[in-house]
Amino acid sequence: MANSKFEYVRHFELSNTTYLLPNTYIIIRIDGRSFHRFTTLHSFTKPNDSRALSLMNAAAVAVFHDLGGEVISIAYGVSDEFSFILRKECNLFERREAKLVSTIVSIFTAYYISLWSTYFPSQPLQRPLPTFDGRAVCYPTIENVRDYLSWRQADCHINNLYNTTFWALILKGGMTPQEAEKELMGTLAKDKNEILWSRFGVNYNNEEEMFKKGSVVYRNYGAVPESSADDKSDDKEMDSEIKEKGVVELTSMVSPAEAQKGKSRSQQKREAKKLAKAEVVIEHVDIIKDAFWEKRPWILHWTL
Ligand code: DGT
Ligand code: MG
Ligand code: MG
Ligand code: MG
Ligand code: MG
Repeated sequence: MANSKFEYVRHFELSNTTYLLPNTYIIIRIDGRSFHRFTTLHSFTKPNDSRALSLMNAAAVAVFHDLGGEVISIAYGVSDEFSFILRKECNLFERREAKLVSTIVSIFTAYYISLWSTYFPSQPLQRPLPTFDGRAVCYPTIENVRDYLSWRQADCHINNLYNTTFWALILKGGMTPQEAEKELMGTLAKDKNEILWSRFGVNYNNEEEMFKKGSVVYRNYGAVPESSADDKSDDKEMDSEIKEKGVVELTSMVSPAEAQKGKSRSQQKREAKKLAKAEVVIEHVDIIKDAFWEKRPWILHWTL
């Protein structure tokens, strides 16, 4: 109903609205804006600051709670970024891209700032305040989603091994950043492990799991123990996994049809409700291998 002569401008907006492809997994990745500067300004520990990573995780958990239980399947965070995987059935905001991305970025940023002092009690937040960008990409299959997450976790592993060695050469080895960079040029994972061990007595395997694996956030419907032994992988194993496996095998996973077999519609609804209320947990585990997904089939196979 047009109620003013200005009303026509609304049509410009409609022609510019993107509705994300239905029945696909929407991945929204947010990333800290100019965090190189922000982390320096706030004296973050190098190469990893546990307080900062825990703050990122807390902001991500807040996004889960704010949006309710039926929107996000799983989220993965590393460095100044977090990826939120929306269920493929998600119809929040009619899947309007701008509304989804801006809302998640805004919730995340609001909580990052409001929780800052909990994680940095003796470090006042300075300007420019932390801000985040965001983007959405649709993935049609579970294999694509798993490959996306494997890509981010492999990146975490490669960067962390590099950064751990780089900062050991500087902080413990007395090198300048230029000398450390030169030293590491052309080195493979095994060479970096060797530098850490032989020169600094550091066994990379014993580094914090949060630094090596990043952070996985999901609803713990099946009450899987916080970190079960199978999820922990040797980091050298992870290297060969990344190199050799390339494509993740999915044959042993429970198919959606199989998972729903023999269940009435009301039973499915009851389970979905229970799942939506399940506790949100943060784990630092391998999500490249099948074990994590086999034990938690509800994460990507959740149908209502
Ligand atoms: P952007 O994303 O294009 O606006 O620019 P940046 O500067 O945020 O670049 P990005 O996102 O590629 O890299 C993240 C930066 O944040 C990088 O300089 C390392 C820094 N950073 C992230 N986590 C930590 C941490 O725990 N400790 C320290 N010291 N720095 C961190
Ligand atoms: Mg950034
Ligand atoms: Mg960047
Ligand atoms: Mg980043
Ligand atoms: Mg409004």
